[in-house]
Amino acid sequence: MARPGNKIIQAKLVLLGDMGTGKTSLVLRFVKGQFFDHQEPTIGAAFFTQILSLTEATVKFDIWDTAGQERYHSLAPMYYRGAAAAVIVYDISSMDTFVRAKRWVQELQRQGNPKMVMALVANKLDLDSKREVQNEDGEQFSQENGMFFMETSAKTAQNINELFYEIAKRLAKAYPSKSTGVNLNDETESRTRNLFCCSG
Ligand SMILES: Nc1nc2c(ncn2[C@@H]2O[C@H](COP(=O)(O)OP(=O)(O)OP(=O)(O)O)[C@@H](O)[C@H]2O)c(=O)[nH]1
Ligand SMILES: [Mg+2]
Repeated sequence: MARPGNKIIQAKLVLLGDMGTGKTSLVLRFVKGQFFDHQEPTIGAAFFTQILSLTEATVKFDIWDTAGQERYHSLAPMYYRGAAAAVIVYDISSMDTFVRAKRWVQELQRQGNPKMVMALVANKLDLDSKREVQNEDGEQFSQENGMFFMETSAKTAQNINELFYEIAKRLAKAYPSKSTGVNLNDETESRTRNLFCCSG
């Protein structure tokens, strides 16, 4: 719930990353508190909303969960264009997904919004025994690229709320002077939503 007198920020957030890294699982854990061992691959994209109340602002997230399969790559700009925040996800048990995550970061830097709040997320932290990507590698890449870094597990819920709270805090800080009702969404977003609807 919005707190009285609190500024409201409506922010488009996009999740990008290789197929199977856990993008949908992260969102489902955050929005519905659910996790499925056999989560279906996303087709095109899925849309979710969630509200977080901080002391300094209420953040309404419009979340675009994109499909990681290569054949959907060309759709991605439609989802990251105008996004206030991006979450780039890899799987700690797969070096290939880390390589893919770095490419997403480069693509966003070339074509995205320079003010975008960007998070690099190393998911499946519960699979530590199968780890291929070290924490330090994710941390270092994030620092070099002005992003923040978090290791998460959608399965155990470790760091999931923390991730979205941190994004919300950074959004509130990035838009300090705006008054109630800031809309950080792309103008075309509502049209897009009708084309590629929805779950959540
Ligand atoms: N062990 C473990 N498995 C996870 C975790 N997150 C997701 N998974 C599993 O990984 C598989 C893929 O998860 P999804 O959430 O569908 O991955 P995605 O990134 O949305 O995949 P696409 O929609 O194809 O891009 C599913 O079987 C999930 O149950 C996690 O934190 N730990
Ligand atoms: Mg998915």
